[in-house]
Amino acid sequence: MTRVFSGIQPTGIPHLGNYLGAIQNWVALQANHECIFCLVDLHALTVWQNPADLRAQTRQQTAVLLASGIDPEKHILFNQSAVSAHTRLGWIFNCVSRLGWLNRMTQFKDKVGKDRENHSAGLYVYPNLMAADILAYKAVKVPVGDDQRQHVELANDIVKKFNHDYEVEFFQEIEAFVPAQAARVMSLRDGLKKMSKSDPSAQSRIDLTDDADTIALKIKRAKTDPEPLPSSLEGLTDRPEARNLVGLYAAMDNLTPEQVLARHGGEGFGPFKKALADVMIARIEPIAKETSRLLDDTGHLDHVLRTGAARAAAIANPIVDEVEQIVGLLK
Ligand code: AQP
Repeated sequence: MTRVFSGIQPTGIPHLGNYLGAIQNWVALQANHECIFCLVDLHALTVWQNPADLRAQTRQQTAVLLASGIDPEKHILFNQSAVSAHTRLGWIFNCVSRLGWLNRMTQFKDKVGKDRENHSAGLYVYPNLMAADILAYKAVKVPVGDDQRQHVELANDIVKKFNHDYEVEFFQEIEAFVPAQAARVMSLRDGLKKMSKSDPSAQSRIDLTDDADTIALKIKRAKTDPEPLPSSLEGLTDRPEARNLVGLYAAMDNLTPEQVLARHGGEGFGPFKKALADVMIARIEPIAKETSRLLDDTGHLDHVLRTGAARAAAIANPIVDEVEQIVGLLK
């Protein structure tokens, strides 16, 4: 069975973008792949985290993932820092990867803006550790949102350079699996900015722990423009907020954007937002309720992560041992 690896940072509560861009695909891939899912807590540290919040968020994300349908019995769910193979391979990849490659990473540029000098070295080399996360398992398929596509390309540059420099065929190139719809969900307050856990405005995103009233209110307050919805896709040009809401409706109700516009074209945003909130609540509310139930038993969540880490380490350690042999570390 094809091995899949994917991760999510425990930097806050997973939101609708994480769900549509990644988690929903993770759940579907479980049917016919061997899946390894990881709470990438070391990546979270690339931006300062309150230690107590980081621990709480790691458990909360575990609960959200289980509530969304991740099966920790058939597949593996764990937190990255519990398996040392990630940092061992990450360091070797820091030495394979080139500064020129990292300088091109748009996510780093977006995150640091004009304040590059004051950001952590960890944030800069983040894509090297992400490559190690995947390749420590020799995973070949990586379900991610559109924002991670460039990091997967960098991982493939590392694969090629590692194999070339050490004259081996040890790693195989990996494939980003990006959903056809809603691969980049935008903020509800600004249609040009991606929905993000770290956006200071809670109104900018739908969290997977939001209850029905909160979802309805956030959708009602979502930024729009004064025009009614168009009947065709061309009418969404230069209307980023309208395009985002139509895309969300389509993804939540398993429709194409064209079908959404055929149904709602000509409508004002009032009734459209009401219909959108209804489909969203139907999908998100059961996840929120189950998350809250699971959070009552943190012992169970910790057990899931510990068991997952032991199974992950059993796969990754022999692979990284071999890499260390290849590069000449005395074992
Ligand atoms: N807005 C989005 N639309 C679609 N997919 C998204 N993903 C993230 N945001 C969107 C996908 O979710 C997975 C996990 O993301 P992550 O937590 O590792 O990091 P991120 O991309 O940096 O997400 P955030 O929410 O923006 O986190 P912060 O604010 O902490 O940086 C990935 O597959 C990602 O593509």
